[in-house]
Amino acid sequence: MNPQFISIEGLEGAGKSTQRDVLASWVTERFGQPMVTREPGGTVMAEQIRGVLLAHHEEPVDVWTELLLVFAARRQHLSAAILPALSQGQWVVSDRFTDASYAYQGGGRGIPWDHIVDLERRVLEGFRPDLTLWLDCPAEVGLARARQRGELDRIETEDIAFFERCRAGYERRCQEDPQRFVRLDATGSIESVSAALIQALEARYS
Ligand code: Z5A
Repeated sequence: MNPQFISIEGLEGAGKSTQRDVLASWVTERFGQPMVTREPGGTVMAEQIRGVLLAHHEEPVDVWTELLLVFAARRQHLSAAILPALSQGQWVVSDRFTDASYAYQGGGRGIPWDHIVDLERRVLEGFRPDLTLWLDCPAEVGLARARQRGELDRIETEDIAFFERCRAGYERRCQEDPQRFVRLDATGSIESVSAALIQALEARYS
């Protein structure tokens, strides 16, 4: 089998980082250690862009600036980290990828879907995950978990309606690409979500 690129998506507090480790262990046992990465970020330069994106700024941040920054980071991530790993036969597991831009900048910020489709086509030239595991939960569930951490970054300060629009954006992506997307109910215990995730992996790759 060709090395696979698997993304994990969901609202903040959905459990992406927690389940990413379960996913990485499952891949390691069967196909060797994957490259585990995240977005925005994944390379030194892309992590710098992440810093700019999540920082609080005195001036208002234009929604297009935000979209272009996430795609700039993604292009760098793709060319400097993801494609080299895949070409060496290594699987890649990423905490978020392009679907997050549809969810946050499309659903959340209201940038027209077609504009993101166009940008994705130009910047990524057809590259997309082989499998996307969407940890779905109501915004209030994820936010309650995530906000126990303390200080909020710029995007985390948005209100609940924003995150519900992001969730609707993920729903739309899931409906548009049902072969690639697997929706997992992320409201249960960590163990029950892990079990459903492993079941989805077994179904796809065994
Ligand atoms: N962003 C964007 O706008 N456009 C883009 O294109 C991209 C990103 C790629 C940074 O993302 C921000 O960038 C994000 C979207 C934007 N902004 N927001 N909001 P990030 O992925 O780095 O940050 P995050 O989504 O805020 O991650 P997070 O809060 O760390 O969430 P998580 O990784 O899904 O959750 P976790 O760390 O695994 O778990 C959080 C806590 O909940 C922790 O204490 C766990 O032990 C607990 N947990 C996890 N699962 C469970 C269950 N099932 N039950 C109970 N407790 C649980």
